[in-house]
Amino acid sequence: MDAFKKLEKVGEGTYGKVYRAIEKATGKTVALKKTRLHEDDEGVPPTTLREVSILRMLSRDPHVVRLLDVKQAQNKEGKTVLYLVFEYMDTDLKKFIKSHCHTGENILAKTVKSLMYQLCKGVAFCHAHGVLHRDLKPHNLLMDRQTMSLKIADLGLARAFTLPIKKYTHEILTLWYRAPEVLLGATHYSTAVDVWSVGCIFAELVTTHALFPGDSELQQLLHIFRLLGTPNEKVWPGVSSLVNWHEYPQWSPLSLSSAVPKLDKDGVDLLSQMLQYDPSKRISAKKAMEHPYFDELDKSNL
Ligand code: INR
Repeated sequence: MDAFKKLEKVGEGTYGKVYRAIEKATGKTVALKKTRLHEDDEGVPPTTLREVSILRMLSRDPHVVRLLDVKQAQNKEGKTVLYLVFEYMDTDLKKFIKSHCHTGENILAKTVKSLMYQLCKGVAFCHAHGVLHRDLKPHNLLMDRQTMSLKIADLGLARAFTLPIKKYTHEILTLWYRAPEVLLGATHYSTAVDVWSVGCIFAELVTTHALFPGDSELQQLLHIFRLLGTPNEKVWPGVSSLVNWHEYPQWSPLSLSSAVPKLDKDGVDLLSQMLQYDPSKRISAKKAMEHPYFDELDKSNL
């Protein structure tokens, strides 16, 4: 690791701290993610190595953060640590949204469209390679403010471990982008869970406020039900058989455009297809890219 000059901590992924660093040989800025391995002794578990190779494959896509290298090192106690060397991006979507939210200005409609298209493209690429992100949220989407490019991060490694309830720092994970089938305890979930998150992020880009800001699993569900109506067997066959299903207050669906008043008709249509209760009726990321909402976007420079 002497090859890098480690600078400030920029973030905290689900499984490790992320630092800005300079590669001494080239002067290039990179992001270093230090990953603790939960296994006690024998170096890097094969599952982790497999995940790194998935990450390597996925980072061929321009909308997935690029993994440049993996360095194995020994810490002071002789334990193995992994450093993932990534390309550096100067901000994340959470900070970008917050900066607009604070000044009270909207994110330009064409910027929302471009970011959404890049997000759908990155997610479609992951899904085409059989990888679910499972925790898409603005914090995990990196941005370059200069070029307005967006890249998916904090991806892949999660599959080497079990999905954590809490981060290793014991900070509570956000539920705001979690699909209703996950909240209701579905065990066999699909690519549709990521599309739900993309829908929540879409609405947040439009309003600069989280669409469903729940602070517990129950509150999260109630937020969703109040806007989209309490689901039932008619709109979502099988819902009442999910393990966490209970009797809930009965709400009728509100018009989705009331939640995103500044979004045009095509945008509201796309959003409604991303927020379908029944995962099998939810639009795919690939299909979303072909939606008329993106017709007026210049895709040549993406
Ligand atoms: C920034 C982050 C800039 N760059 C937070 C951040 C605030 C401002 O997490 C980050 C990363 C970067 C980052 O430049 N490259 C990567 C994070 C991650 C991977 S991960 C790569 O996987 O989310 O921890």
